[in-house]
Amino acid sequence: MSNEIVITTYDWVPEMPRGFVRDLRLRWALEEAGLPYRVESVSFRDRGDEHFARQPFGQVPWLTDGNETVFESGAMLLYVGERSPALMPNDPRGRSEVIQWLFAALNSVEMASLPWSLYKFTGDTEETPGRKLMDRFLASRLQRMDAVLSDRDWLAGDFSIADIAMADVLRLVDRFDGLAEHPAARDYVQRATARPAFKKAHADQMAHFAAAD
Ligand SMILES: N[C@@H](CCC(=O)N[C@@H](CS)C(=O)NCC(=O)O)C(=O)O
Repeated sequence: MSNEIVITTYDWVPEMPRGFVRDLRLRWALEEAGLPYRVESVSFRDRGDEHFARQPFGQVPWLTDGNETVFESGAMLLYVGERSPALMPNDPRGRSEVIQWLFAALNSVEMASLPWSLYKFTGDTEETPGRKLMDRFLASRLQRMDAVLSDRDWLAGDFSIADIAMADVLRLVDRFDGLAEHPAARDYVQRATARPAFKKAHADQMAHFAAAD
């Protein structure tokens, strides 16, 4: 009998990150895959040894499947993708394309979007050299993503774990109106978030945190 996959996320978070906590990536993938899973909570305020043993930075999410524990949302998406042809093809070339776009989402686009979003999040509008650099860094990545997405629906053939990662990364940029000049990227986010699996994952995360208020 196969184990049920468990995603662990915080028991509660403040309003601002709700709907954007990365357990959403896993919920979304597992919904797309049709694999059974359940969600468990760990304390947001008290992060103990057990938490750091599962996620070395004291963050969330992590995934457990029997005796296996996986942290890092990209690694977890791969874990699920490897168990679902709906999220990653089996042939080496198809897999490689998905994997390169998965890394691009996290290591090329999110690397630029995350510091930028932290400026937005904190309401820092000061025109410092660091901030201007971040604006330019993200703009260069978005310009390229817009070009790529102008001639395809999904990054690597069919919808895949790479699209879950990329759409989730771009969704946070869109939240702060950062896609206004990038219509293909904005349409891509809309296309991805219109999927029933995303809607369910998002609603479930919102309900999870609301239940702890
Ligand atoms: N690279 C990690 C990042 C994990 C991450 O940033 N988690 C956030 C929630 S989405 C968190 O736990 N934040 C609280 C903190 O950093 O203390 C991943 O992709 O899994």
